[in-house]
Amino acid sequence: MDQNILETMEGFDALMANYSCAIMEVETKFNVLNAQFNATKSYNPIDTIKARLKSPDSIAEKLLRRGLELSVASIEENLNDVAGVRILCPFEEDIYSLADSLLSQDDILLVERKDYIERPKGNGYRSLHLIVKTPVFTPDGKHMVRVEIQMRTIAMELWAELEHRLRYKQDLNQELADSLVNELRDCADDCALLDERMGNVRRKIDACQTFAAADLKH
Ligand code: 0O2
Repeated sequence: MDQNILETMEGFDALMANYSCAIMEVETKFNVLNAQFNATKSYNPIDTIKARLKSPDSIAEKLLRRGLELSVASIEENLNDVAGVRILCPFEEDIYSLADSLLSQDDILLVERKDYIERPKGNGYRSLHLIVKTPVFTPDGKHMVRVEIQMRTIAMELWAELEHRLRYKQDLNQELADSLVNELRDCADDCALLDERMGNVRRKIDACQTFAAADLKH
């Protein structure tokens, strides 16, 4: 494939290096929380930590789709998700407690919170997105770099991964594609119901254990 024009622009490599380092910083924060939960708590809300740097082609495609300028400054100004970290949690309520733990750290600056769990997208997509800025220390000084953190349950991930794959199937006829939109929304509702039911089971188990622990004290 021809080299993406962005890759030939001055400052592009340095910008991408900053995004890579910002991913490392945020990933490390979750790795530290993960180790701390394992060492000091009886329950760990982190199931999986994933990270990805958006490819130059995807960056160019997103800027063009939005009618934005293809330039280094435009990437920095307009895109939130060049650096992406995704956290999978077992249960929906874990997402919010973990988000609070991260946001209480004094070198993390919250830029925007998009709660697609409370208000799912029209197609059924659910996740909590936190756009944050984290400091990256380069030889030239400190840069505050944007990272998009997507936090979701395993059920939300299942739906989003499959929907993402299906969206890029090019050879569907329009009628079938339209009917699949409704089908996918129904699947998203099923995943939401599954999260709710699993949360209920967990709360019952927790209540039972709390009751048993209180009983032991008497
Ligand atoms: P990819 O391939 O995952 O990178 P912003 O990111 O804030 O500049 P945007 O795109 O309006 O602007 O933000 P939004 O909608 O909050 O979502 C950004 C990312 O969330 C997407 O990046 C996806 O990763 C994920 N996402 C959002 N909506 C959906 C959805 O309906 N289905 C799935 N599977 N994922 C979704 P990209 O660049 O679109 O894709």
